[in-house]
Order: sequence, then structure tokens, then C-alpha cells
Amino acid sequence: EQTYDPAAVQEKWQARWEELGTFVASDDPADPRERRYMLDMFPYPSGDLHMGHGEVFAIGDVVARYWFHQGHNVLHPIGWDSFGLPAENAAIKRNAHPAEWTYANIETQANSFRRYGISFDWTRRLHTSDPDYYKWNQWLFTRFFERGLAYRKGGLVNWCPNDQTVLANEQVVAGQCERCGAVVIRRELTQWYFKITDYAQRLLDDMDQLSGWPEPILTMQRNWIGRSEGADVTFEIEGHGAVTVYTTRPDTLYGATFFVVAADAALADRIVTDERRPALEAYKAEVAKLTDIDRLSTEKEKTGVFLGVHAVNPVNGERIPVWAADYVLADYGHGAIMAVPAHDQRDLDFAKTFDLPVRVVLETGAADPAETGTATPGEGRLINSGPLDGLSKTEAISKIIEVLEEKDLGHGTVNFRLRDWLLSRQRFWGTPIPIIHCPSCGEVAVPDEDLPVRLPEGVRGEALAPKGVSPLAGVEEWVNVKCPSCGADAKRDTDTMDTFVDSSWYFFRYTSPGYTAGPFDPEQVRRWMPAGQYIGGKEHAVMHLLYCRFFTKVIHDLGMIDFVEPFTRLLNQGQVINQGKAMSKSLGNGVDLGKQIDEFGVDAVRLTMLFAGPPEEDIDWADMSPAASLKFLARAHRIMTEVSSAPGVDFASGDLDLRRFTHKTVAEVTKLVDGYRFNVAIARMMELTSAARKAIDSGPGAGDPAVREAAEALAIMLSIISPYVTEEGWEALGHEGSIARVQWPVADPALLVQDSVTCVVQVLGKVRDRLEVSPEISAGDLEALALASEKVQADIAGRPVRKVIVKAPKIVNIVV
Ligand code: ANZ
Ligand code: ZN
Repeated sequence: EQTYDPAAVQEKWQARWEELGTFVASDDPADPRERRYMLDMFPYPSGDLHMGHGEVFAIGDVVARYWFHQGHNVLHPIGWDSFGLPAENAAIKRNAHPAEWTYANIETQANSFRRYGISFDWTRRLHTSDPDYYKWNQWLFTRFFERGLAYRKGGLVNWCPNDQTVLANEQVVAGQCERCGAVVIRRELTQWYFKITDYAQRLLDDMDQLSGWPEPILTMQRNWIGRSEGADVTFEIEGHGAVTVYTTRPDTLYGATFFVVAADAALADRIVTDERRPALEAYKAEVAKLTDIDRLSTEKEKTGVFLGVHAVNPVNGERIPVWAADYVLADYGHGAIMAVPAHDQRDLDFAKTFDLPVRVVLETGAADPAETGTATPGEGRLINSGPLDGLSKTEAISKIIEVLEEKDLGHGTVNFRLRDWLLSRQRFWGTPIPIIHCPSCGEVAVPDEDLPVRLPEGVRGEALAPKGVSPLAGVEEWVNVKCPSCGADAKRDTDTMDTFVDSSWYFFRYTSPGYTAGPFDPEQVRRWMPAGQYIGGKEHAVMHLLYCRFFTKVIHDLGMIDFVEPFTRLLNQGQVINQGKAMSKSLGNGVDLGKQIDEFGVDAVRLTMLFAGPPEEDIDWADMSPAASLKFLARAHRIMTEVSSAPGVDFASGDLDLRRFTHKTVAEVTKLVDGYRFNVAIARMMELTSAARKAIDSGPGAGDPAVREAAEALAIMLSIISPYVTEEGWEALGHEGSIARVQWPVADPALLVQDSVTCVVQVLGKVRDRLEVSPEISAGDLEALALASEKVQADIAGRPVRKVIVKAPKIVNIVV
């Protein structure tokens, strides 16, 4: 039954595409075609490609190939995010250099991508670990540094005791190192930071431009940035002067019954009495073991130490005790709070634990928090609050801010939860930070003409083992240099950059990868960017995608580009799971992409991935049948080989029924592909295949021009999903060259005359949608169509479907 040998045709066409330059983007300014930039999140070179890659790159490839068929000038590049810890750990284990593991894996993946038929422009390939790439990390870093956007500060950082390196907050997941799972501790270190907080408001405001992004990602970014409005209020700490607190609830100022300082803030050390100091020291040692997440948890039992001093409430002169506790963070707001136990749950838990007073200042109608143990954060009228009595919460907030501003005791303000981006890492396989520390000049940026600062050669194996300082610190001839500004003996910074720096701007470089006068050619970026479509996993919601947006804004502010958002549209693909669960070694349910391809061929594997469901949804491989996909492809291919009319024949004289069906299918598939509903588009192509089969076997026969028309339309449309078999088919149809650049078929409106009926779709007997369908539609197709309806899905709202009653073509009733 099989009409083609996948393995043989794959290699043939890979060579042809490369020879013809089929997927090479044109930089010619005179090229009149519309430019389109299809960007996939570039891979990390760990081993070979896996099923997840198979899914995401198949989706991106469909988009890119579709654009090619529409006659656009398409940029679809590939590169590797090739610095990072796994390479270093592998090198330690094998007594090798990280580059050996890295570049070997890159080659493996590159070969797999070729085999997988991805329409990459290989001429633009880049690797972030190449000196001519990381040179520009360094160049950009020095621009940030000159503007005060890269700076060093001491402070407590997240430290992975296993990897012996710092982690950004974003890399700590539930208190553990995102990479190795070790429990993360806090450690005092001087580190480099990017001042992303300067861009917090713009990162929020510019979300206006991101209507093409999934809403959940925007929500996650909004929460991560964590903007809140409130007031800074100044309290006097007796004997120690003024201290400011940040509060989102200045209306509750009269309800402050104690004051809390972060145990690990310098302020606690400064104000604690000698008598209470040993207790504070002991407590701090305990707090150091906790992550921010533990500390902020409302679940956690409250702990703390009285510091022996009192604060004075600025509005009523009341003296309240000052405590140190872990639930206040040193690096948020001002590291100190006024505690209002009646209206804040954590304050109430603390008050209960240490028997501190609770005073209600907002009458909400709820029971007394002191009795119930439940704080009342809601709306109400102010009581026990002097001039605020009787006001609503909102009125009281404005009024008290007015009063505080008048008396110079505080002011309204905005706060962000977003922290600066900690970018130094104490590891080898990354971009050296291009700073020289001079005893007299301080931090001096390496001059542009001395970039790149290359990683020293010969550091391998044991020399890379984690020691708490960067392995670079041990390479004396590399570390010791002259100060570029005064010539004195000086030392290089020995940390390397977080690899998220590398991935924050690589998409700019793709537009002009050989450019030597800067990180990218501004002229090329102007032509290609912002990228029209970015595709990758939702796990990058806050780190990578926020950093890309931040870099783009800084690059804009450097005057190098005139837009502020890098990606117009974002798509997060679903995961490939197996038997309802994520694939994992421990479950033994892993599926190997390479083996699937060996068995069924690339075309069938890609078709299976894309037929499984909408691209955003998870695919359960256990439910899929690549064997059935291969069968379908063979049927489609056979039709292309059986057509007996000549290429160029006038379709107008062909069988009218088949012509109508073909044009209707073209119209539908075009719309579906435009909406990224590839699975439904494939279903339509299957129907077209059946119609053509029928026409050959029991209709006008293989020589009818309508059969050629159907076969050609099918070949072109299917080629975005399954490129190899359709190239073969195109050749069998008597054409030369690659099908990939052939114009997408266009439906003739004259052939789209109404031959449809209206089908009513009901959920539990209520009409939810009406569908225009073919009078000949099969019950199965009608059911799939009804279930795919957005209105129906919205009504079902995730409830399991129990039964679907189909009376084709008029009625579908869904029972949930
Ligand atoms: C008094 C108060 C009364 C508060 C009340 C809340 C409710 P967001 O929205 O996250 O900005 N806070 C301030 N600095 C803090 C720190 N360093 N660590 C932990 N908590 C801190 O929250 C701001 C609120 O979190 C502030 O408002 C403060 O508690 C607390 F009925 O002040 B509030
Ligand atoms: Zn100097």
C-alpha cells in the first residue's frame, strides 16, 4: 500500500532545498516581496531533539512555509543558546572542555532539524558561545554600564549549594534550584545587576502593543512586575530618627499597633538594644535558611524578636513596639512595615502569636478579627481614626495622603515587586563580564576595541568543578591585566553572565549575523522587525520574555531601533505527553522523536503532531497513530501519481462537482491555516483526498482536469504539513523545482456557490451555534466541527462530553 519510501525521499529533498536556496531569506532592499519574520525559541543543545522540539518546530515550520507559499520574503532562522551549566557539568564528568559537548550536540541537533524538514535559512545560523556572538553581549553590557543600567551591589542572593552559583529569583522554584533541585540558600555577595526596575512602568504600559500575545502570559508578567499604589509614611523610632514604611493601606494608619522590621535588614542591627541583640542574631541565623516564598507564606507560623525599641505613629503620637520578623522582606518597599493586625492577615497571625493588640479601624460588618482570627481587608467605613472617621476606604486613602503630604510625614507613591536582574554567575561556560577592577579607577569597562574578552583556553575537567568562585579566578594570566584607563596593575572581573543575557537579543542578530560594526545592522533590523511571530513554551512567561522586552527597550533608548516591543505575536505550543502524563525517565513513558521518524518517516510524524489538536493544546501521543498518518499520506501521494492529464491543462473544462469541492476546500483550509487551526485544515485535506479518489475510481477518471486541479491544490496545501511526500507528488505531477515556493491556491468565488445547509448545534437541548456545512457532510466530520465551535466550547466550559447525537447535516446535540 505504501507508495513512497520516506527515508529515501527525505535526503533527496534536503539536498535539493540547499542547492536551490529554497529557504534563504533575501536581504536585497529592492526585493518587492513583503518581509515576514518567523522566530522559534532557539534550542539549548542538550542531546538530540526530543518530542517537544518536534511539536514546536513543526508548528513554526507550518507558519513559515505558508508564508513562502503566499509569496513573502520569509526569515526563518535557527541558532543555539549554547552557553550554560549542563555543558560545564558534562565537561567535569568527562574531563573535557564544555565546548566539546556543546558543539557535538549542536551538530546532532542541526542534522535532526535538517532531517525534520524545517525550512530554516541555514546561512544565518548562530551559536551564543561563539566569540563573534558573545562579543556583542559584552558590547551591550558596556552600553548598559555607561548608562548606570548595569551596576554592582552587595546583598543577600539566592545561592545554589550544589551548582555553587547564584540564581536569579526567577530561577528559584518553590525554594529549589530550577536546574538541579537543590534547596537554595541565601548568601551575602557583591554581584552585577541590570536595572530592569527602571523599566517596570514601561514594561507594563507597552503591553498595550501586545494584543497578539496570549492573555495568561501578560497576566503573569503583570503579576511579576507587581505594581501597587500606596504611600510612604515616616515613623520616628525613639532614639534612632525617622524610618519610612511603604503601605498600600494608609487609611489604616490609626490601626497600626506594632511595627516590624525585616530581620535581615541593616535597620534591625542598627536599632536593636544590646540586651535584645543576641536574640536577634540567633533569629537571623534561622531566617537565612528560608526562601522569600516561605517567608511570605500566610501558612507559615509567625516568628519574630522584639527589638527593645518603640516607634511613634506620626498621626496620633502613639508608641508602638518594634519587632524583627521574617515575613517582612529586606529588599521590598523599605524593609519595614507598620502592622495593622485587624486588616492584614499576616499581621494578625503575628499579633496572635505574640499577644499584641488588635484595633479595628474599618467597620466592614464582619466579626471582630481579634475573636475570629480572620483579618478584614475589605471595604467599609473608617472608625477609631480621628479625622478619617466616617469616610470610605478610598476616601480615607486620599484624605490621609493629603494630611501626610501637608505635614511632610509621607506621600503617595507607587511600588513594584519586580527586582533588578542579577546577572553574574560564578561559572566558566558563559560570557565573561567585560569589566576590569583597578585599585585607583574602580570598575572600568573593557574598551570596545579590546572586545571580545575571550574565555581562556585550556580550562577543562576538574578545573571547572564548583568552588564558590568562578573557575576564571584561577587563571592568573587571564585575570591579571593593565587598567585600560591608567595602566596600573588591575584584575578582570571573573564572573560570567547569566545565559538569559545571550537569549535576550539573539533575534536581532539573525537579521544580519555576519555584521561586524555592531550587534546587528540597524538597517536590516528596520526591515525585518519586530518579528511577526514568536513561538515557544509558556515556561518562559516571565524570565526570557520579560528580558527580551527589557533589552528591546534599552536598545531603543540607545537610539539603535525605533520600536519598543520585539514580537508582535506570541504562540505557546502545548506539550507532548504520553498516557496522560508528561514524559519522564522515572515514568518510563518517554517517546523518542528519532525512533518515531525512523519508523514512520518525518512527514507522518509531523502530520501526527499537527493533527492532534490546536497548537496550544497538549498532545497525548498515546492517542495518536503515526501509522494511520502514513497511510493517509500514501493515499494522497497515490492520487498525485495517478493524474494523467498534462501539467498546465485548463481546469475550466474539468468535472464541476470536483472543482467545487476543491475550491471550497481551498477556501476553508486557507481560513483555517490563517487562524492556526492546522488540525481542522488537515481534516479538510483528508476529505479532498477522498473526493479525488472517488473521482478517479468512479467519477470522471484520472484524466479529468479537475482531478489534476484537486491533486495540485492538495499537494501545495499539504506541503506545509508534510513537505517530503508532497515534493515527490509535485514532481510526479510533472513539475520542476521545489513545491515550497509555489503560490498557494486561490479559491474562485464563482465555484463557491451556496451548496450548504445550516446545521443547528445544541448543548443540552439549547441552541449554541449554527454552522454552514455541506449537505453531504459525514456524521463524524459534523461532530468534530460542532465540538470545535468556539461558542460550543465556551458553553461546555471544560465539562466532559457524555454523548453527541448527530443527525447530519441538520442537527447536532451535545450532552455534557
Ligand atoms: C499596612 C497594611 C494594612 C498593609 C493592611 C496591608 C494591609 P503589595 O501589594 O505587595 O505592594 N509590606 C510592605 N513592605 C513589605 C515588606 N518589605 N515585606 C513584606 N510586606 C511588606 O503590599 C504592600 C503591603 O505589604 C504593605 O501595606 C505592607 O502592609 C506590606 F490592612 O501596610 B501594608
Ligand atoms: Zn586605573
